[in-house]
Parts: sequence; C-alpha cells; structure tokens
Amino acid sequence: MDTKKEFFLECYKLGIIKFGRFTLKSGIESPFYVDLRPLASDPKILKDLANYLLEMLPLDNFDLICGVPYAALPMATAMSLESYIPLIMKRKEAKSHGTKKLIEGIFSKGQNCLLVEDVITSGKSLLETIPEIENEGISVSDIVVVLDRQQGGKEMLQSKGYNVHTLFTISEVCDILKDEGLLMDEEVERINDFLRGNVVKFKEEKRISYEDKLKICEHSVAQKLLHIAIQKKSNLIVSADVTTTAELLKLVELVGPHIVALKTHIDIISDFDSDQTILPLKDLAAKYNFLLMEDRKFADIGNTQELQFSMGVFKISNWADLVTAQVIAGYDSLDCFRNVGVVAILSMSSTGTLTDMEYREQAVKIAVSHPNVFGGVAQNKIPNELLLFTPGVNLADSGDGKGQQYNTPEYVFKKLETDFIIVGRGIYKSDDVEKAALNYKIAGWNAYENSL
Ligand code: S5P
Repeated sequence: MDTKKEFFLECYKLGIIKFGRFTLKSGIESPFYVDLRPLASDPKILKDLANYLLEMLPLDNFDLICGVPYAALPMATAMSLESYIPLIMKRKEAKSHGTKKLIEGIFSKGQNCLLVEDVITSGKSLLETIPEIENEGISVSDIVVVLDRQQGGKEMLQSKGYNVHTLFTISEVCDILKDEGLLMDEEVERINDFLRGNVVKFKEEKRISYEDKLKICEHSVAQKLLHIAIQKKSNLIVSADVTTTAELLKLVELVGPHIVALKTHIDIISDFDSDQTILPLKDLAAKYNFLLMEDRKFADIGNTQELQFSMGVFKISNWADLVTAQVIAGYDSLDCFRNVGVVAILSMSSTGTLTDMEYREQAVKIAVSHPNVFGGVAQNKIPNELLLFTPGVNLADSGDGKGQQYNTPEYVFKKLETDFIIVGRGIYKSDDVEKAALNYKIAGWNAYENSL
C-alpha cells in the first residue's frame, strides 16, 4: 500500500468524513460531510500532514505561511514548525478596538505568503480571504488545500491566476475507501452523481409498520392501541371537544366504530357525572373496541399531579386508559401515573409555541427513558420506540384563527411518520359526523399505507 493511501486511512479513522445524508449551509443535500478539525488532535497525524503538504510545494517561493481560520490554523502552524517558514495569522474579524489589524504577526510589504486551507468547495471563502491578505501589501501566489470537494473551487481560483495544490480529492478518497471495503458501490455512485452537479436521490426512509411497532413498543397500552389499529384498519383518534354528556355520547355512537381511541377534555363537560358520563362511555368503548385518552396535559409537580389524576370530581385514574402529560416538571413528576399509559407532550401545534428544538430534545429524553411513557404528541418525528400522536389534522382548513395550525393526514404520515392522527372539529363540527369520521379513517389509513 502506498504511504499516502495509508496516511489517508489513518486520517479517516479520526472521523473526518462521514457518508449519509447531510444538508449543507446552502440547503443542498450532500451524500458526504467533511470536517478536518479532528486532524489537529492527533499530533503525529498533524505533523505528517504538514510534511505531506510541504512536499508538494515550491518552498523557496514563500516568505510566510497563513492558515484560513479556523480549521487550517493548526495545519499552518505545523507547516511553519516543519519548514521554518514564519507564520502569520489572519483574524476572522478585525479587532473592534486598538489597532483593528486583520493580520497578526511579523511581516513586511512585498513578501509572498502561502495560504493553507482545509477543504475547498466553491472557492468563494478563499476568494474573500485572499484580498484581506493582499491589502496588507503581501502577495499570494499559491494555496495549498488538504481536500478538494471537486465542486469547482480549484478551477475557479486557478482561472484567477492562483496555483492551487491539493493533497486529496474526494474521488481519490472514495476510491481508497471503496478498495478497502469501507464504501459501497451505491454510495460511490451517489457521490459521483453529486459531484456531477445532479440533485442526489436518497432512498426515502420507510416508516415502520404497526406490526413492527408491536415488537418495539412494549407498554401494554401501546400494544392495545396497535392491535386495535391493525384490527380496525384505523389510526384515527377523535377529539371529542363537546361540552355536554349528551353530545359526547351521541358523538361516540357515531364515531366509535371508526376510531382507535376517543380523546376527551373531561373538564369541559358542563354536566359531568361519573355515573351518567363515564359509565356509558366505558360501555361504548368496550362495545366499539377503542381506548379512552384523557387529554389532561398534566403540568405540575408529582404530588399535585397524583391528586389531579386520582381525586377531585373526574377521578381520571378510574377510567382513562391513557393520559397526556407535559414533561416540564421533570422525569420524576411522571412516576405518579400508575396503571395508565402516558403520552408526553413534546411539541405543540399552535403558532408561537415555546416547544423549540432544545426543549423537544430534552422532552424526548425524558419520554424515551420513563417507563410510564409510551408515546408523544408532536409535530415532528420522534424516536421509533415511542408512538407518535399528531393533532392539528384537518382535510379542509389550514387553521382556526385562534392559533391552531392544520396539516393533512397525507402530510403527517409521510413527513412526520406519525402513528395516530387526532381530529377534533374536522369531525364533530361536520354536518355528517359519521361520514366525516369514516373519511378521516380512510384518509389516515391510506396515508399510513402510502408511507410504508
Ligand atoms: O399540540 C397540540 C396538542 C393537542 S393534544 N395541539 C392540539 O390541538 N391538541 C389537542 O388536539 C387540542 O387540545 C384539541 O383537543 C385537539 C385538536 O382539535 P381540532 O379541533 O383543532 O382538530
């Protein structure tokens, strides 16, 4: 094996190139991602790298060396140490006080500086850096680059009169990795396609089926819901946001055959009575084979939630199969939900919600690790071991003028890989409630099957 190849494989082990699906700053999707910064953390590799780079260059031409911040700074330093060519440093931004210098170090006008860069893509950032050095009266004739992504940068700079020396190209690197069995033909093809300037097609990742979910979602409530979904060919949960017992029971008679669960806000039922409201509701749940989901969105300390869950007028713990809970009060606050499944609120469907990415990440950590939690309410993908419940689904509207935002079943199954859709007004406000429920059931099931 030649030594340059061996050297590259040593570098590769530091994780400098990753293959997969990456979105670049430009928004373009790339089949690989390069980050050479880890090279500086291995002194032997950094020293060898400096020597490989120096070997390619007409060293007598250079009075100075300068690295483009930040990744190339340690590389330029190492090259300076190995070659005794003095180093200058370019700031990313001029100091806001004092000398406002952009270039630090000892230099004089008329000197020629070798520019060092880690990766060259379009060459645009180098084109911005070069004048900043030239403005100090220093000339730049040569640029040395560790990896050329082969996206036109080298050619562009050469056309402007600069000599560009590159140690590795992405094609060369792919060949080495393919030879070593570290890269599949399919990936190489995708990379070549990308380098030719084509929009790369990635295999659409398939969502996993309810049958497969049964194997990974062990919570008994998750199991029940999945079995019902498969049996009834439905992923529909109706949100019964009506305000009297009569309306509630009438609604359930119509939608019961089509749903996997009925979601209630039991505290909006003005004539709530556990015998009149809950007993018939439980009978209907048994008759039509669906679960009862109380959307209480608990959001307090464990002790208070425990009381809200089991005491008061509603005695939720007596009848609900599953409840929703915020995770804002932390992991331990969820311990009180015994004999019930918890669906954690991970993000919300309303405009201006505070459930940003950082919140969601923390919330998901709690949800996947807490044994009482088997699912999440969210508007984004969540880990496969949780069941995803998505409200804000409507076939006719895009919003309600009060902050609610709607998506279609097709969208939430394809984009979010949801497991269950939650539909409220789209059904209970419809002129023909039963027909609407059937429509949403069919739309939801078709969307699920299309997303497989
Ligand atoms: O983020 C959320 C979470 C929930 S649980 N957004 C929501 O809309 N919900 C609930 O889903 C909401 O409380 C309501 O009961 C239902 C949506 O009703 P719709 O009439 O807008 O479909």
